[in-house]
Amino acid sequence: MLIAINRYKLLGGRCMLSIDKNSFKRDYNNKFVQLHGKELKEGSNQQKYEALGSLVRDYVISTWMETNNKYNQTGEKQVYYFSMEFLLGRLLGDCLLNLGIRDICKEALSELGINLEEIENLEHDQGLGNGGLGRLAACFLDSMASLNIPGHGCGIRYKYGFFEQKIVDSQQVEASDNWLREGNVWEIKKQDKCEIVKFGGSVISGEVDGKLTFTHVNYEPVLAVPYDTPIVGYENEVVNTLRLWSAEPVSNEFDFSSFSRGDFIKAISYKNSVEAISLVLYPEDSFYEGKMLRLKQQYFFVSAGIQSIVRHFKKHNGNIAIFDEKIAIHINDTHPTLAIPELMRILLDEEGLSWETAWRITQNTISYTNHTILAEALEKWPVDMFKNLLPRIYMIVEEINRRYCEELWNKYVGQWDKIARMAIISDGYVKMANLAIVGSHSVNGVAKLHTEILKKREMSDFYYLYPSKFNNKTNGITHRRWLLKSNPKLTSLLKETIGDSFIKHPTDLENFKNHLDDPNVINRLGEIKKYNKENLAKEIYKSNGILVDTNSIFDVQVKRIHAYKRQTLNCLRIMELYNNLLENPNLDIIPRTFIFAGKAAPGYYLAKNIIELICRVAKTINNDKRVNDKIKVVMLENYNVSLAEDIIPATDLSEQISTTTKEASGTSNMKFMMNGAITIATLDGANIEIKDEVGEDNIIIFGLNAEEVLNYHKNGGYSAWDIWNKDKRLQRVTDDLINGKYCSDIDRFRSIYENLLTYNDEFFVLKDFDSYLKAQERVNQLYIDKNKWQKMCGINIAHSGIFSSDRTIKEYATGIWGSTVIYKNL
Ligand code: 26W
Repeated sequence: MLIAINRYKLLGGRCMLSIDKNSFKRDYNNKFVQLHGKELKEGSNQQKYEALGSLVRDYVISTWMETNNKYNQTGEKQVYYFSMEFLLGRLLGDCLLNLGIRDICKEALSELGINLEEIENLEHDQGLGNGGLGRLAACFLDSMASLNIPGHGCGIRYKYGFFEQKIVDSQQVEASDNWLREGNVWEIKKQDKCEIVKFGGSVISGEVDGKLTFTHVNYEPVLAVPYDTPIVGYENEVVNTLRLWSAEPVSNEFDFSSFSRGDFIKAISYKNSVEAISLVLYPEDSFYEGKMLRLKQQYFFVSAGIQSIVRHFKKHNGNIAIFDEKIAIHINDTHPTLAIPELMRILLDEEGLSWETAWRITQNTISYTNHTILAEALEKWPVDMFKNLLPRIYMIVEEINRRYCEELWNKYVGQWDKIARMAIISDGYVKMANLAIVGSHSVNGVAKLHTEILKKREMSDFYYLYPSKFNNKTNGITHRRWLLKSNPKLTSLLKETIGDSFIKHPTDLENFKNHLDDPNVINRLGEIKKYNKENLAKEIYKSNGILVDTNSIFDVQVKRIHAYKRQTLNCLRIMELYNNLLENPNLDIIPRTFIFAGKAAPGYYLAKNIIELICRVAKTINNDKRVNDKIKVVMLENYNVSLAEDIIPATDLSEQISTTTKEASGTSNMKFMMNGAITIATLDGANIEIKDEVGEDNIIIFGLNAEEVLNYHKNGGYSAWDIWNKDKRLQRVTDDLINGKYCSDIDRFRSIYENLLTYNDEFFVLKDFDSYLKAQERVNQLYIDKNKWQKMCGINIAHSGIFSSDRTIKEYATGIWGSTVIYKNL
């Protein structure tokens, strides 16, 4: 079959895969028969998906190879984005979109009696991430490819992704995410590109020709097997690579020498312990636990990734002395920080460079992003565990620390506390953030406020030592997935009104502002939202059996469940509104549908309790005929990328209500605004920058500001009881947590109650309650005038271009990575 040739064409300024409907139909038919050994008409939908996916992958292969050849020949600087998480979601739809063949494919399939959307929905989400950090990595891959930047991902091919959430009896139940069960058409196993990663054992030092040598002996070898996934750029003939590593025993045979000695258990347990490394994604996204397996995961993919980069570099470039001119390695939070000592190890032990040269190259190569200021998320490893698992790496970290502390002693004479705080190894721990800052040339936060907090507070010691390393890169989202793909109707309206330049230049969305006085456009915006809401309403009915009113305000909070994100605040105001409606049945309110979705870390009791509260409140309210035509509450299960793509375009009101200073950036806030939702928010993370873009009149702000929160942290003075004493509404809703109103077991939500009051809630829910209710009242006032509301939505869309991850990636490429080729074809 002739499909692996390059078939891009230029058409009206667009560079897309050249394929006509009939040849597509022929290719598809052939592919189906070849793959399944039967006629298309006899196939199941799952088989039809598999055939389509693998055909599209075939289409991509030749461009993928050409991209790699080009990179090898031109010697452009390569960027490697190291991340423990890549939350890609489904790939088929985006791939078709970026190849420019979605319409042709849809028509061709429809002529074969196949509905493209139905088939697309059969793809299992690739959910190898927890939330913001993993999804950001996925958006970045899409932007790098679409901006012609040679940028690739490096991570772990977890056999089981982020757990599947079921809600049973109002409670979260976790099930494993066996995402590879039906196979994965996108990946290619590269058996010839395996690497060996060494754990345990000991190091023997010696001397050869007056040079120190280090030999790692008695280690446990693990085979790292790479699986490559193509990352297709938008209509630009670029296909980059996401390489995910899987752990296998070095030999698939059992260790017969152990077996023959009767030590069968030992042989099996080696196999199991190796496979455990890439078995499952850790489901915590804000709470660090010093688990040895996690440290193993980190070294496993980092070591495999760096070894393969160096090997490839040497093959095509040769001169290791210019490694840092040709390679940039970015570490997504501290999880891949071992990249620093691992690169040092290779440069020193394998390439024979001096410490000084190796250190210069390493620092110039590595850059680091911080994604959270939550102290409980800071990674540190017990020295003993670290040393036993990674003896040579520990020696190198010790030496990095020794040299660095020497610098500190000279600079901060006698300031032992400060030096201990800043040291990489202290109090019996290896501190990963400290290592990441010292071993890299760039440290960035993910929104302006977040970066300021890093500089002035969390990392201030380091900022004063290395001011030039610190910089801000406000997050972004790919408008290709989060607008073009997830909201085709809005995309059509935008193309009709402002043309399609915004696809390549998202800030051109600003032109949409010129159309917002046109009543036709305003009407269309309303119709599109209604259409998207009706689609979501069908989904809600299918999954939860709840009928929702699409004329009501769709008021949405979807994200990980966490105390700092304050789903509790949202829930308390729903309980307050319910009380008001019961007291005054004729209360004239705009009907609302409150929609929640999100997963709690399996070990995070309070977060699970919050889910239960939301579900119980939903049950009580949805079954109360007295209020049913006015309010409904929905908790959708198993929030993931695909569900987000259905929810976000259907949202009227986006809830971004974290305790100010705690949400580093947030990225769903950007997705919502791009889809024409109005944001109700605290001045936290990127919400501040959204406000700066749209202006105060087009966002609803409430709550404590950063200074007030930081002041409470520093000087104390917050008393939840004081606030409670003065507010009857709060007394009533908090009592409702423990009086059996929502659950006959009156102790069910006692921990939430205690957290808010007895433990003087560190997230200031009660403090912001009044201001939040007032803000919600402003929402009602604004929504009464539908035209005005739609115009506000339009203004939000028009200002969302700056939050495209293309802008973010350009900033990384020019400001941090020193990418040599960018903006070509733009
Ligand atoms: C060690 C356990 C662990 C695992 C993951 C700790 C912390 C993490 C991540 C850093 C958590 C995370 O996803 N942070 C989010 O990153 C987004 C992308 O920058 C931001 O938009 C969110 O505000 C931030 O919470």
